[in-house]
Amino acid sequence: MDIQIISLPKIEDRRGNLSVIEGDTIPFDIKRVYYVYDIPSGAERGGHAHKNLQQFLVALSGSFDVILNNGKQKSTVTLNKPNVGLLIKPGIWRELANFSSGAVCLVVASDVYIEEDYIRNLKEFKRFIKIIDK
Ligand code: T46
Repeated sequence: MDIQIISLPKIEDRRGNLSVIEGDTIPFDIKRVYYVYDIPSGAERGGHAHKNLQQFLVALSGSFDVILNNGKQKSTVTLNKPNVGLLIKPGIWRELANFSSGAVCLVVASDVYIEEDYIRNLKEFKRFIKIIDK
């Protein structure tokens, strides 16, 4: 599965902790940052794959599960630390679920928002996987 758990530096201080995403921390240039918050109990997000986009997800607050499927394997990663993130390469179906109360999901992306980059249908995802596997 083309994913990676990446630890971020944690600069501890009696005033609180500081973590940073910069330079070589992630393997792409950052083109967009967005975050999901005020997530109601039981809500699920995602439910799609990307053709080209790389993303790096961090639970800035609280926790949630990222359920991943590359067409061959399935895996679940729980994000629950603001200094640990999950890199997701293209061609991976992701669902986000089990958000704790007060969870905030930060996403750092390799490109701007392009609706055509989304695969929002599982049948289309399976077709896409077969093409990139050839
Ligand atoms: C992903 C997961 C982790 C924008 O206008 N600009 C943006 O940059 C984004 C990300 C979304 N939108 C609009 C498109 C939809 O009308 O915001 C609405 C909600 O987007 P979506 O349903 O795609 O949100 P999630 O949380 O299901 O998925 C998002 C990202 O879209 C996706 O790439 O991997 O977070």
